[in-house]
Amino acid sequence: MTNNSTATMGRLATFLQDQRKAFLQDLQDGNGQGWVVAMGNEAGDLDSLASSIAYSTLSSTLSPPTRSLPLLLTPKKYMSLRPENILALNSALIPTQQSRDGEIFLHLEDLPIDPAELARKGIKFALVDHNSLLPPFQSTDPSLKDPVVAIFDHHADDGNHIHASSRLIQIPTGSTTSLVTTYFKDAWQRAIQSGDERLEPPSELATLLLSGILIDTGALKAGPDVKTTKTDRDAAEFLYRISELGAQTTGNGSNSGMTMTVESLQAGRIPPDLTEFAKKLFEAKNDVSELTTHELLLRDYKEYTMHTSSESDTLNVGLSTVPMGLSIWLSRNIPAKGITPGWQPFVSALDEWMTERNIDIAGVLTSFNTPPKVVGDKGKHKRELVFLVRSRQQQPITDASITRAEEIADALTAGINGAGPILDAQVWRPHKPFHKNEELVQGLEDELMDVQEARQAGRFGCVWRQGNAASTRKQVAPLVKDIIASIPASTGSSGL
Ligand SMILES: [Mn+2]
Repeated sequence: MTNNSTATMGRLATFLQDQRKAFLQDLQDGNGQGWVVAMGNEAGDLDSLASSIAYSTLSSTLSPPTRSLPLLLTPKKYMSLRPENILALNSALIPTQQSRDGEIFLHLEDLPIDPAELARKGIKFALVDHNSLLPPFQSTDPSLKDPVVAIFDHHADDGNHIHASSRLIQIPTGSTTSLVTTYFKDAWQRAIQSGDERLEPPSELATLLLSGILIDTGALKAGPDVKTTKTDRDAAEFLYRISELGAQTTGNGSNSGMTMTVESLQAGRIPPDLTEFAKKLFEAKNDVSELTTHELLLRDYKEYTMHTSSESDTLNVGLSTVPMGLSIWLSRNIPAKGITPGWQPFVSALDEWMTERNIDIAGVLTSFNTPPKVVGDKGKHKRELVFLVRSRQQQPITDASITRAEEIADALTAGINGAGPILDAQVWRPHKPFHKNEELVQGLEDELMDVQEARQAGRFGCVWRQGNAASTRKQVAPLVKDIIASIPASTGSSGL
């Protein structure tokens, strides 16, 4: 299913490939004027990917056209860590294996110049699924005008780039793909009605955008406390109508006996073909069973610089979202992949990870369903939190650095324990599993909870079960930022 090397390239794939070629040629000729590079956030989920492709394609196709292409921040070699992205691309007739006719996507590592130089070449940026230009793209030239021309996002507004000509930050919205769709919808509709195929955006794009909405809204889930908003339903209704999926259903006599309307979506009636497609996307997304701890940490990862009560005392914080519960994660035994059970290998992998990323605090946010009790039962959606604070000074680690790491860990632990209903965090007692039917993972007390051991290793941490499973990194990151900001500044040097 995902191994689609022979997939026919659709119009969308050809378009992306042509844009890539033209952009690199212009860059080589020293002429970036007129190009808009569209980027998602560094975690590179389907929302970021689909939104950046959609912005580029729609703004390049619809009137008045600009020249735009997506830039993927995910390195080529890590694309396979998100199988749902591969499936969504293949469903939109974009082959994901090396194509003989040249590559389709421009990845960060393909840029022939330093990303910080792009703006100086006259290149503008469209930010989707985040709203501040990421540090590697920030020019050091203070005389340059802000190169960000468009923002579409559903994360908390950082208040930057306020003069961007399109600036749509809407909270809550399930998916950024819905915001991009909303923005271009009328022009897209007019292009379809014009009957001129050359003016029409490729219909596969609708499938790609729809896949983003499905993933972000739990397949357009209806009811109280869901991520689906009216904007998501409106966008999905339009996209389904113009996509290949919709054409199959509503074409010659509906196979489902139902037409999709915003009202039917709101009532929780989703066309069966759409449910089926969503199911495949979720299956792909959750198929991470054989990824190593390192791969699980990096597949959905965001990094932040946060400061204590003094702005100059900064800490590097990395938060990984992982679609696997700790009890499964830590009981896996796949020697062929170097995966062995227990807390010890988990904590060592985190140590290496923190060194590799040069971070002071590592957070792991798990999201998973408990095993079904009866056939057909989906289990309950749960989340856990792991935080590790580590002294990253060169060996030998000084006592002062260890004490500082412990102070920060204590403040973080107190902050999470006291965060209230937003997390409803309960410390994982190491001698028993969270749930009766979960496996007991041995060794937590030795690795993290024993203060003597922790001081020895220069690393402190805690593990929680999140009573409120609705809170994601969108809530956890600002919370951690507030907790860190309340820690008195270091009396010694900055950081750890
Ligand atoms: Mn998003």
